[in-house]
Amino acid sequence: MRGYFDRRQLAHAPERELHNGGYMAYAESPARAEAVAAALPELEAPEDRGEGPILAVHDAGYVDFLKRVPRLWADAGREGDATGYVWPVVGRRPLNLSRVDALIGQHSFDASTPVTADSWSSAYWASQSALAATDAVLNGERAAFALCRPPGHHAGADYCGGYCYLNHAAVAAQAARDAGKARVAILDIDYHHGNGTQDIFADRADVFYASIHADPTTDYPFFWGHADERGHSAGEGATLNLPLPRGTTLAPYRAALQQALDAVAAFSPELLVVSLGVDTYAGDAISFFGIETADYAVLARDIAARGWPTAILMEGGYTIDAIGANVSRFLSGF
Ligand code: Q9C
Ligand code: ZN
Repeated sequence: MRGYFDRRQLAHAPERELHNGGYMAYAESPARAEAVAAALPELEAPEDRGEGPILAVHDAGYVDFLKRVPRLWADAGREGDATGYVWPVVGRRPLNLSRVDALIGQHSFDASTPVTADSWSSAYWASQSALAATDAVLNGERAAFALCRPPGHHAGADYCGGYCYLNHAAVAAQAARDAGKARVAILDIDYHHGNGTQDIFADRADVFYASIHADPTTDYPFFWGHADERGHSAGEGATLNLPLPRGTTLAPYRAALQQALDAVAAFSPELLVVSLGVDTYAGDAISFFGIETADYAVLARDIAARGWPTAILMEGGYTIDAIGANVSRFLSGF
């Protein structure tokens, strides 16, 4: 299978994240991508398709924010990575604010996604990798892989969060729509609900979003991914959330996967985008499902059996010793 990755994706390296009341080393480290790349046959560098496909999903003001915030942070005399501390939960409205702390609050939803001087470039090239994999599939490959890092599925049109800055799955799906594919489905099998992807397509009937994830009653991102979220307006029914309890192992996971795949089949997609998180792994550093390395081939075969042209995009997975084997095993199922 062809795979895409650009070494500029490694530059982004926040020092730390706020976790359960204290700082810990940043879990979404460049070493993750190095480990996945080392486990796969040679990955190709993507061509540069420019900002157009990113701006087809993300607000121009938000892209500008990602580029400018490290300078604003330094100009304010701050040390370390730009991180927020106040968010507009109450009475949200469009205010024309300029102080860096206000801008971060406006364009993020958590404190685990610092914006560094390299964040824009790394996220940009992760999106380019996703676009390259998508183009490969649109041009006839049965499936292709993109080693997207930093990941994407928590990022919305104008906000970052959950280690994500640009939503590569959304950029890929929108690019396929713009290339003439009428219906695109996104299957999100990261441990966490992809709230950004859901948000971007919630009111649209042309992109179906199905997600299997840890119940947000117990797990991040808490506020999204509950079973009663089914999309709205034209997108009513084009969102499917299947939350599962902590401790879920292969058999119940597969049952949920069949349910998601049946819903995707009823939608009849011309392209499938898989948001692949291997943080469902039993030994994951920050997550609590019980999927074993060999299980990833089983899950991939269940998906591949449906026959849809498939772009597979990397999302989470935080046990560095295991993510290469887990991704490699998943790709072997195609
Ligand atoms: N340290 C993905 O797997 N952790 N994102 C929240 C604060 C954030 C995971 C606790 C988890 C985000 C792409
Ligand atoms: Zn995750």
